[in-house]
Amino acid sequence: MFKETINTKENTRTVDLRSDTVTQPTPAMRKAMAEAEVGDDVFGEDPTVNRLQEMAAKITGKEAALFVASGTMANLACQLAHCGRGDEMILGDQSHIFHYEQGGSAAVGGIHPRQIPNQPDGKLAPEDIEAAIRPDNVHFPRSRLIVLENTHNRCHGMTLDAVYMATIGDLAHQYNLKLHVDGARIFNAATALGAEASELLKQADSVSFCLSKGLAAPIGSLVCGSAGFINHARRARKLLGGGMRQAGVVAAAGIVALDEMIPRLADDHANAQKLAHGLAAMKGLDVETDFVKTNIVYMKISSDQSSDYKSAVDFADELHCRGVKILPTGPYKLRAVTHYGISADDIDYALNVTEQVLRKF
Ligand code: TLP
Repeated sequence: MFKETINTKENTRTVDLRSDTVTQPTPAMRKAMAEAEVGDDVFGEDPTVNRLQEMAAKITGKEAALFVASGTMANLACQLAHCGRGDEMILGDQSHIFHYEQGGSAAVGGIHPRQIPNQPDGKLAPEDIEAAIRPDNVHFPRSRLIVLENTHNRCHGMTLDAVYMATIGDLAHQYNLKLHVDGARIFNAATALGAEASELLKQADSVSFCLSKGLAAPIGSLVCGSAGFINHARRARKLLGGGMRQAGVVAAAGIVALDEMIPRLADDHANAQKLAHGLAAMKGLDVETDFVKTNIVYMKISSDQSSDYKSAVDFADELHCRGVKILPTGPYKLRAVTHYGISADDIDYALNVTEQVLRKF
């Protein structure tokens, strides 16, 4: 899809801002992986997995946790554990589950997704949720689950604060529904809000979070909830082919991620600020800097003809040729994500290259 990178003498550098999923494991992770004590996790006998699960339960304030292969598997296992076939799940029309998980809810779980609008800040309006909850009527599916995403990937990486999260949790419980939080980047939210993840998740019945994004582990996500819920999620994981046996080899990196990598997320947020403000100052790009609170920066190619690039793919291609990778996410829209592999100096470099590309070199 992209032209090959031009590796001239002046340009041998790559700054990969497509996602925080591109992070390389830290030296401490590689060491922990090499030395991990392992067992058969399907029998519950992998001590490293068990330790990671205990840490995850503690940090999210839940009773139990389950190690799974990916954020997508984590979200789907949670949906399967909460809902039966024909049940309805209320979620945002910009949510990752709705956009980027192949409709697994319906394809695998027979779960009916009811999308309601995400506000620009990633919230679902409580009145929209309430209006979407079905009364008991033979014609309707049964409403079972509400899903929030924190931080919100497609809504600028925005955070949902503890008060809002509790409001939606209370609303769910008032109607006998469950609340699931897609917290792939919940520690980015906690960092930006100056809160503990457990405070944000107090009213949540389940949360999924990823080790393989800003926390830089190579593989893995956690599902957390009550012990009973985790038993259901474990069955769902097996159904999905996610019983991973000596998974301690990868869980070991996850332990390092939780132990060491959360405090440095603030650096990613500072780099995202620098990037967003630098880009916003350039003629030809629109950036809503007020929405940049974490490590995600969206930009749009201006419609005022001040830019020569008529598509996001075109623009990303030109940047890529000069060593800067960003992700087209719409016809004119692109996303850049800061992470462990990106320094403040990389941001300066990316801004310089972007300026050149906008000025047509
Ligand atoms: N997001 C990826 C892509 O799929 C878009 C990214 O680069 O941001 N929930 C949220 C909020 C996510 O952002 C993602 C990954 C997932 C779930 C799924 O995680 P994985 O990729 O581990 O299945």
